Amino acid sequence: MRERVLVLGPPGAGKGTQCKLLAVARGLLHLSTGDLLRAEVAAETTLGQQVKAVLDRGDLVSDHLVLAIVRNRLALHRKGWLLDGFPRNSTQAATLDDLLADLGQPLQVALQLQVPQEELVARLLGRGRSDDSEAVVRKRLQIYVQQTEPINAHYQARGLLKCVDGLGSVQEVATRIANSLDECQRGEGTIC
Ligand code: B4P
Repeated sequence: MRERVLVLGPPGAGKGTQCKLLAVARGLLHLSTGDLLRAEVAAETTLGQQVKAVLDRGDLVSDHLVLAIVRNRLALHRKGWLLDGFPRNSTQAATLDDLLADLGQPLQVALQLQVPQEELVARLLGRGRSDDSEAVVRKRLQIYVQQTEPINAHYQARGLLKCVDGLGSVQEVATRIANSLDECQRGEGTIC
């Protein structure tokens, strides 16, 4: 079965952590827009220098650039996939719909990882990435509430949104996600 899954949730919800495990367990391509952008920075290209400034401020990178990255990767790929950290606003969500229709790869489920805000701040400060200072973390959480969270309604209206409790050990959350995806494959389970 070719699974096509979005993993949604606030910064620090554990999207990257869980997608790495899921990709291996289910043989899926893991496409993280955050990782792809950081790879650009690490390569020290001119583009990477622009991206670094945006990441260090806690802002979102331009839709145009992120969409180009995602389109290239999905167009080349014929197996199932996990999209991690994308879409991040309503423009990206609408463009993703068009892109998946174009590619004949309809979305099967949008998993929403749910974690309380203070736990998110604690996790991100513990991670210690260069864009994880307290001021930047709080700004990213604010941008999430303003720009990203509203897209849940887009997937909920289409009956594709599934909520998963992201609190607990990494393995506990992984088990919940696996159960949720199995339910989807059987056409069971509650949609949130
Ligand atoms: P991302 O790389 O997507 O990262 P994130 O949202 O900060 O974290 P994630 O939810 O993946 O948490 P993680 O597993 O690491 O974004 C970074 C930046 O890239 C954005 O701010 C933005 O600027 C840019 N960007 C990305 N996509 C974009 C797009 N589409 N458009 C525009 N800009 C975009 O976990 C966090 C920490 O918690 C880790 O230390 C982990 O070990 C820990 N953790 C995980 N699960 C845990 C658990 N169950 N219990 C305790 N700790 C746990």
